[in-house]
Amino acid sequence: LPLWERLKRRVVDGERKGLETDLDEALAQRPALEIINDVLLDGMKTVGELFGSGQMQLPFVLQSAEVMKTAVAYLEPHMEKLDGGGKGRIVLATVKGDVHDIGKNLVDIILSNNGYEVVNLGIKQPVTAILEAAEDKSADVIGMSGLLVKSTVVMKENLEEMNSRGISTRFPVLLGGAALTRAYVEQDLADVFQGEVRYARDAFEGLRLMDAFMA
Ligand code: B1M
Repeated sequence: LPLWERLKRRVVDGERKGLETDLDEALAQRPALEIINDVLLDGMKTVGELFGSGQMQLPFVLQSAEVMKTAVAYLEPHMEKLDGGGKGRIVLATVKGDVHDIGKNLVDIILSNNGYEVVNLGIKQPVTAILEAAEDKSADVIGMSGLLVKSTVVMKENLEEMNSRGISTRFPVLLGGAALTRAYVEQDLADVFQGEVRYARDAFEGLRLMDAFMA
């Protein structure tokens, strides 16, 4: 198989052996971010489709996720970085009940590499932990990720909790994850939330929105 097809297959098949060799070859030809966005994420998309249609079982999805994570960790040092973390601070978490963190961690990498300080709380974070960290770390923005449909409901509850604590206008909120839609966030949730809430389709839109929040 040609290199790009081979790399994509590695993600789909969860095949780690020889991954680094292929990634080195890829790095000689394209920037690290392009390899992630155009090749590896394409593989994850296929995994999602196969799993969703019942053609792939969960343990294999897990293996694919591991290959994806290993590849991203290997490529990360090769990405362009802006110095410092002085542009602003975001507390980032996958919401309660949700373990998906590949997208959240990509957001972490993109923001960290572009001058933001990211306090990454990890997965399955209850709203209390997110808000406590935001206060403790004097965050400028709160970022929540979630891929399950039920996480979209959790996010709504989290925004309501911020309303009832009277802190909605203190922390603008950035939301992302495959189950969300722009309309749900920027119409339905924006109607409920007393502060500013925005939807990021991908990590780069997350970066643009952070820049806008901090402007
Ligand atoms: Co799960 N899973 N999974 N899974 N999984 C999905 C989400 C699913 C759509 C698959 C499917 O059915 N087609 C489906 C959800 C269906 C639904 O809710 N209606 C699903 C399911 C059902 C489940 C379980 C319930 C399965 C089970 O146990 N029976 C279970 C859930 C456990 C739980 O959370 N409590 C489960 C478990 C897992 C694994 C552990 C095996 C693994 C996750 C490993 C890990 O993350 N460490 C996994 C995976 C890998 C997936 C799919 C296949 C791929 C997700 C992924 O990593 N994509 C996924 C299919 C899909 O998404 N279509 C699926 C790549 C990643 C880069 O994309 O996270 O969307 P994403 O991030 C993007 C953007 O969304 C955005 O930027 C990123 C790209 O630049 N973004 C943000 C994300 N967060 C952001 C935050 C921001 C800004 C942008 O600012 C704050």
